[in-house]
Amino acid sequence: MKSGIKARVAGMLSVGVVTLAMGAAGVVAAPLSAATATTSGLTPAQKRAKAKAMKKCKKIKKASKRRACIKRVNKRFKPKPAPAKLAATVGVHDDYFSPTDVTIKKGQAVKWVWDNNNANAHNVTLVTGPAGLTPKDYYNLSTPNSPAVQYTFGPKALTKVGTYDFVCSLHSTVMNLKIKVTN
Ligand SMILES: [Cu+2]
Repeated sequence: MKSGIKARVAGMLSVGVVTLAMGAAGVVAAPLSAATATTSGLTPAQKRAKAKAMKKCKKIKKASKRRACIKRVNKRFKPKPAPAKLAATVGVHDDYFSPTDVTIKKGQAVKWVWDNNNANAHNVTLVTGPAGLTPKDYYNLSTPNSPAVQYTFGPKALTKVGTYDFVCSLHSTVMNLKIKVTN
């Protein structure tokens, strides 16, 4: 890509074209992140929108512009990868995680569910993880202090092989959780 900004503007323009085309047909544009999108392909509405956008591309006379248009449409309607498989659910209780040792495979997800009988606030804080995790990863794998009940966190995919050590920082001496991620 020669220019990130140019590409982005081109992308936005193509989105506009798709939206306009769909609007003209009286169809509401569905975002690609719609829950109905599947791994195998697009939803029927997305397929129609793609076909319409492609038709427009194919009317472009200049070959280079036509190819660029087709490329943009293909990129815009690329199916999203499947969401990570939920492999474990960890209970957040007063004052312990349950279970405290979890093993999952790389790329699988973990969800935390607060016990509705809790009286205390808790959090999930990633203390140490495999090499290569960024500060953003640490942030994404931690919560603020929660209300005691009716709170969930995740599912969060763990993408690096190794050991993730979590605590509740409010009860760090007793609330520990070790998640091992294997290949
Ligand atoms: Cu706690």
